[in-house]
Amino acid sequence: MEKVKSEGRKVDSVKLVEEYLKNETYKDALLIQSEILRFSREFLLSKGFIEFLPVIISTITDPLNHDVFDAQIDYYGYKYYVTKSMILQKQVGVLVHDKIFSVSPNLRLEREEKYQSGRHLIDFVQLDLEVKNAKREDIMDLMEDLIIYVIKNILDKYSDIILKYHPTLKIPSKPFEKITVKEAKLLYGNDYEVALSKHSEGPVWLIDMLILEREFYDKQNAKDPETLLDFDLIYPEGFGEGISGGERENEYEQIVKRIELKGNGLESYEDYLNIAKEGFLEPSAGCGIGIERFTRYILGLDHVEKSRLFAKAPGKFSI
Ligand code: ASN
Repeated sequence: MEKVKSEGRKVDSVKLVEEYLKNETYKDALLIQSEILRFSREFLLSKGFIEFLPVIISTITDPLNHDVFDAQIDYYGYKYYVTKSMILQKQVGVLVHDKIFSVSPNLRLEREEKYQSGRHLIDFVQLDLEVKNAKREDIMDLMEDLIIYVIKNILDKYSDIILKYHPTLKIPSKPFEKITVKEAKLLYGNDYEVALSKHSEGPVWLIDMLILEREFYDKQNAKDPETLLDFDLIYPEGFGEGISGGERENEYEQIVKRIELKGNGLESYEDYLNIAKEGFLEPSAGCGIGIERFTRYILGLDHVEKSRLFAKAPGKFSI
């Protein structure tokens, strides 16, 4: 990505701390966020998941489907990438334990235009999970239960706070609606994600992404090779995307084909490809749910930067 000059918005650190102390939103958001993490962990642990520690730097990371500034570290002549997502580590993690999750910090140096979306931070945390031999429907079903469990418990315990910020928040009912990307494009045109979020009554699954519009690791649909066996969850009321996931490619030849199709360059994936070539990778499916976005949705906050301390929004420079 070429270097661009930003508007250079540096956040005044003293004013920021004053804002943290006088604006109750931060205090409430931190409490709700802590409870989101507690209830999510409680739910996953009760389903037999193991929590594993996040990786901050690695020789491999997610290429993502969109361009961000590079975040690399040179160390004794070797190159580390700062984690954009732990997808490739999760594929290895499920070989050790069948059901895993990690509360994983990700760095994605987004362009400043992304600020407008209200839902991008360059330094954020996702609860990233993976299950060996699972199908995408298993993961969608699991995440519906997780979201219902978290929202129900938060509404039970903190109705006063939710009433103050997001009085229309409801416990969603199962199963959530589903729409394919092809159907969504026909209905809403190219800006389908924004429109879908604005028009839907509850969270809705957007499924079957087009092969060139997603990363190489999501599994190609054998029955419809232009699409993938993956999904996003779109929150209602304009809060946008909150979860991405899918079934994974695990066979070496197919992974190479998919990396080449995306034009990602095999060199960056040497360590990952060596593991795949040995035949270690097993079928799996999983997803990640953004913690700050989940907090924003539950509290109905206008921008995700209000959902945590030390938020780094695109184009802003801050403590
Ligand atoms: N966590 C996502 C997944 O599991 C990947 C991502 O964040 N890009 O599919």
